[in-house]
Amino acid sequence: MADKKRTPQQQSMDPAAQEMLIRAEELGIGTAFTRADDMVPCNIGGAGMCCKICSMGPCRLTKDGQTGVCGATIDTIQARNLIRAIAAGAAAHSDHGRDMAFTLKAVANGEAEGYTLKDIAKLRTVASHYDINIEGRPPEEIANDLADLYIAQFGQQKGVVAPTIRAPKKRQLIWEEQGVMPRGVDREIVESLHRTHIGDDQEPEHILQHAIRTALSDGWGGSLIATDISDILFGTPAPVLGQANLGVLKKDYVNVVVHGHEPTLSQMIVAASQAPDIIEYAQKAGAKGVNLSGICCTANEILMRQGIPAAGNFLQQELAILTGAVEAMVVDVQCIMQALVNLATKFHTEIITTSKKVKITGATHIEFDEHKALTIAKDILKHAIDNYKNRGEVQIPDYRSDLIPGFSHEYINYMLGGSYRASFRPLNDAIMAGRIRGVAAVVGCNNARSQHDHLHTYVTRELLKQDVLIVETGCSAIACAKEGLMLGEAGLEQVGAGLREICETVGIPPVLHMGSCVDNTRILTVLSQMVAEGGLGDDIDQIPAVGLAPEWMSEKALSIGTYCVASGAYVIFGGSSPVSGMPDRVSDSDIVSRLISQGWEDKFGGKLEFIPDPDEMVKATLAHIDKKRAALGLPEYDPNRFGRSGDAHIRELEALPLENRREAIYGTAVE
Ligand code: SF4
Ligand code: MSK
Repeated sequence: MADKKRTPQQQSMDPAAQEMLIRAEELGIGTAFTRADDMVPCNIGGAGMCCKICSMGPCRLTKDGQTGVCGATIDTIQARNLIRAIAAGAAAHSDHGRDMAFTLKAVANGEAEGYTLKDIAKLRTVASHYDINIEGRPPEEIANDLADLYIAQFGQQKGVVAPTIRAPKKRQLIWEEQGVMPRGVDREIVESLHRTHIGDDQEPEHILQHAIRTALSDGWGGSLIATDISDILFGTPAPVLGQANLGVLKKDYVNVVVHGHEPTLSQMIVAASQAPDIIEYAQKAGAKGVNLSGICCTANEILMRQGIPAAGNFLQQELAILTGAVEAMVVDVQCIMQALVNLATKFHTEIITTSKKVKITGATHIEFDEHKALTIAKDILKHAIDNYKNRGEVQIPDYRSDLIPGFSHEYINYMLGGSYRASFRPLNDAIMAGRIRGVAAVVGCNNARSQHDHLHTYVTRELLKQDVLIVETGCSAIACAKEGLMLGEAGLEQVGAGLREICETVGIPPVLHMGSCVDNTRILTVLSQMVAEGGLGDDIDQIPAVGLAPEWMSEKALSIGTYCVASGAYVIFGGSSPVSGMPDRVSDSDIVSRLISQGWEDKFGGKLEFIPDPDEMVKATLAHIDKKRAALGLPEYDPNRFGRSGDAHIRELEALPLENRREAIYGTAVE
């Protein structure tokens, strides 16, 4: 396989990652990057053409017209594989939401050590969506009622899950007409698994209809609940200064990296790391203190609320350990590579698992319990501090970028209109006038099979040049943060003139960090509020907006993509399609691809497509935005129409001799 080996520069565009990949090579240590080079993906399974649902298989369908032993066709097998992946993704996100709901219940009843209700205003707003009485009641009582309501949503057997009432009215009608109004996520996921057992649902379109319902129970159910409660418990994000990349690790400190997804423990570790007794304990061990940073979406959770730096995204989890500077990597759920434990044995890093649901052979397990969270958080930090003396040679790449994260939908609403007239009006107006051509959500994972961070940053930069405002979550957000795209001035150099005017006027970066991958529901809320504001149609599918997951890899991404499609969005995934089939060998293998693109567009106004080439992704995004602008009767996008009122223009004017300024401003010579 020697010819398949990529150089560190081909494996990642991030110089910090490249430095660690070179170190790994020198030390003879493998990483996900080299394992991806060594492991040829199975092109039959990769294209969705393998079924292993029963033990008469696995059946691999590689010839035209071939069926499995039971007679299953390729389109049935592809649809079944896809819905199972969507169900697994929905389970991961929504189970996170369930845990948050139980934590809210414990906090409301004074049973959760160290936690408080941080955002009472959000608690009241959310409770009032569901007609929970908020007048004259203490926050704990309201929180208790909300927790009970939210806990009940997961197992809701009949009737729709409550948060769907927050979708535009027209969207709710479409879901009703299509018979996909979601019940509880537990029920929808069980039904997905039942339908795909051997000998059950075999009509691809019928299977995929339930995939939509399952994803909706996540997006407008479990995930939305997770975001709501995180904000109530830990504070709704607002802009804060942060940093990203491996250079946030500190040589003289005990470095603790939190990794995974749930904010419950990580927020408590933040508090514990600043406690005087912990700082003193660290100093006694010879360090200056404890330096906390994050990887993946746990990073996003504490970055956007407390400004705790992000050491990196998904593909940097091993690279952080390779610095030799990490005393402990504390993990909870999702996106944690099993390779971490073996890698850690080559350094001094202790991998600490904390979730009841996740153990890794060889890792230290310190189980988290929200009832004694602070005690457990301090215990974990003491483990890390005790490990400081075992540190060997350290090499921390000197790369870190500043960023401003924390653009929750509440903050976007506030920043556009101010405290007394909070509104999405200025955003809608800017789109209607053409200053902003449209909006793109660039989200999702890293994938070791494509150059780390390249697709995220390339697509983002190209769309910015075209006056497309970008919102980001998950590992994509960390990728763009590392490139300086989330810091007002730096990012603005790279954007079109109209968008630049808006960013300068409002005082925002052109790429807005909206949170972790579970927080893609914030994007649904923004889109719903844009509809409610008026001027951009009466449903999400009319807004000139596109969702992109250029480097996706997880099943959660498929659930997110599907609930966004069901909500009316055009969603583009990069990389390879899990339902591509092999058109050269199986003539009817694009049925499922057509069902999830054209088929879903006919029913829901949104579609899911897989486009590996980044230039084609950009082209398709702009074409869709322009199509939606035209359908709304908005003026055609004209890049030369705006851009004469921003800060840059004022600086240009200031540089002119006084007598030439009037002409530059009014276009007439001074007499
Ligand atoms: Fe093969 Fe049918 Fe069994 Fe799938 S369900 S493994 S196609 S026999
Ligand atoms: S962590 S799901 S790699 S975004 Fe949310 Fe990143 Fe994807 Fe995991």
